[in-house]
Amino acid sequence: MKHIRAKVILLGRSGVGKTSLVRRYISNEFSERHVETLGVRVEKRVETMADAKVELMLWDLAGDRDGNTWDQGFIAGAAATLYVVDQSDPSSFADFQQFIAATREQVKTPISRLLLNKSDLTPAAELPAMLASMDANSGLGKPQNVSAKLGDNVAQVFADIAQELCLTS
Ligand SMILES: Nc1nc2c(ncn2[C@@H]2O[C@H](COP(=O)(O)OP(=O)(O)OP(=O)(O)O)[C@@H](O)[C@H]2O)c(=O)[nH]1
Ligand SMILES: [Mg+2]
Repeated sequence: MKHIRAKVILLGRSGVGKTSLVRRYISNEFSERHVETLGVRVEKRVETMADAKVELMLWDLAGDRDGNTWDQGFIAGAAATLYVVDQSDPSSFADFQQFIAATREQVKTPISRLLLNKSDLTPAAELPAMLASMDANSGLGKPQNVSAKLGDNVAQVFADIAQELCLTS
């Protein structure tokens, strides 16, 4: 039995639902209230696979960044990045291009995914253009629709990450 411990970071503008996704995954709960995360909150869940245990350390980071860079201390040693946008709110797409550029330098983790949260709400008209602007080399793979509110696809996304970590380590 393989034991893997991996740091997974959640990035994205304040209010997109990073904490809500972690909460849904860890304790299957949801709250309508937005309580801004200060700094970082770390949560843990173990995924048990056929031949491995994968301990996911989820680093839920505050949405507001310091200038144009992500805090390297929070990013250091991360195996996977989940970049979250609120698909109903185009203002949450604004940082996305910057993030794409940053993935090449500052936020270089072996695995990264784009999560389109709040799939229970009507998508913004700007969403297709934003997705089209994702270049093929972004390494983000196929964007994943999730809803922390309904729980749709949330456990699946984390289980897929665990599976991928298993294959790559
Ligand atoms: N409708 C809907 N609302 C959601 C969903 N996920 C989160 N929210 C709401 O969005 C708001 C912000 O959620 P948070 O999880 O606190 O957002 P965050 O990204 O952690 O924000 P910061 O900690 O400030 O960076 C809250 O009011 C949540 O209830 C979702 O899937 N659907
Ligand atoms: Mg938060």
